[in-house]
Amino acid sequence: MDDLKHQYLTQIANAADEAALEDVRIAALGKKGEISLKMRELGKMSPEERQTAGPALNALKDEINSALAARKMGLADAALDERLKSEWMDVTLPGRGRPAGTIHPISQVTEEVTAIFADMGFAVAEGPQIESDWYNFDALNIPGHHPARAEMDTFYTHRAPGDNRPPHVLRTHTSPVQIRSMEAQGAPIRIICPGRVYRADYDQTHTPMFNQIEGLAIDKDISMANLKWVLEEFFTAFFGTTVKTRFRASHFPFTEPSAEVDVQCSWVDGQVRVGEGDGWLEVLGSGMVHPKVLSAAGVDPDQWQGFAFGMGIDRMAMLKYGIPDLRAFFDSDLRWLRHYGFSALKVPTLHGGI
Ligand code: 2NM
Repeated sequence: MDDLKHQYLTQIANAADEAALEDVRIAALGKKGEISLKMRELGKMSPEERQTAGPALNALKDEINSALAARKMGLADAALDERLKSEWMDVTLPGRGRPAGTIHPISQVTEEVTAIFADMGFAVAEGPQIESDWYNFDALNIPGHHPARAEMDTFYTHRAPGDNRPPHVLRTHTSPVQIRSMEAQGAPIRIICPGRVYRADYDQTHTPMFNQIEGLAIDKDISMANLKWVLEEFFTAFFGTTVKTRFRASHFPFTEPSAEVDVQCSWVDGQVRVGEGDGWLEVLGSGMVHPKVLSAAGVDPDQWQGFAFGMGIDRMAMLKYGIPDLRAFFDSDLRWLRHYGFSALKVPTLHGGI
């Protein structure tokens, strides 16, 4: 019994890994293991022999089992130590820098403008940038011979050869969204429509893609007076100061009467400043929605009326944040974006104070 014990405890102590340890276990305590066979022999012994051999064998079995368990744990600890030695890491090393991007001035100003109008009860509506000529022109009372339809202003898509349907266009304003919204929800309606628009025009002050926001308010008794109040409220909130406005009679096919709106400004060192001085700067077009436009959108002009207006977001951004060159907006120049962009964590907001 002592020989057996010595033999197995030595083998267990010398087992180099868990597989070797398992081999020792099978040799001693497996079904055909040496100690298991000896226990089976107990049955053939006399009762006296069994009384001493039985407890001794059981004790041996227990001792080997606990030696196996202890060694197994030791091996696992050693294996873990080995792994930790090769997989260590220095938690005091500085982290890898992740340069933070910035919010583009167009996104920022879109947020600011929509927030101000949302405060006055306008909902945001969006629509497709590729439009049928009906939504972009006809429904807005822009007839086939109107200069805005001329090839040079509008981007047209191609039709397959032999397909004589009128081609779709890249929307030249966001007004089609307002037609679609009136069709879908009828009147009364108060919406603001921000988005990209396209015109074939490229120089110092024009880019072929730019951003616009249009507003629309239709109800039973909405007048030019309401338009004037809403716009003045907007300018004051947007520029953070009371701004004098000037409404000049104008003409658009989709509004009657129509007005262009100027804001008070001054010029200092070739830079424009809104809300001071005695100069004027045109920032917006507006008017009472033409009855033909209401009809085209499925709204009865004998029951409903209201105003609409449109402005360039890019231009509003340039005015508010003193950005000189329109074309730089779309150059993706990182130095420009870092300079004129806004930190995502500290953008000016209506509620935070502009
Ligand atoms: C402007 C100027 C004047 C306008 C009209 C409409 C619609 F769809 F309701 F008829 N939306 N926007 C409008 C009116 C836009 O932009 C300079």
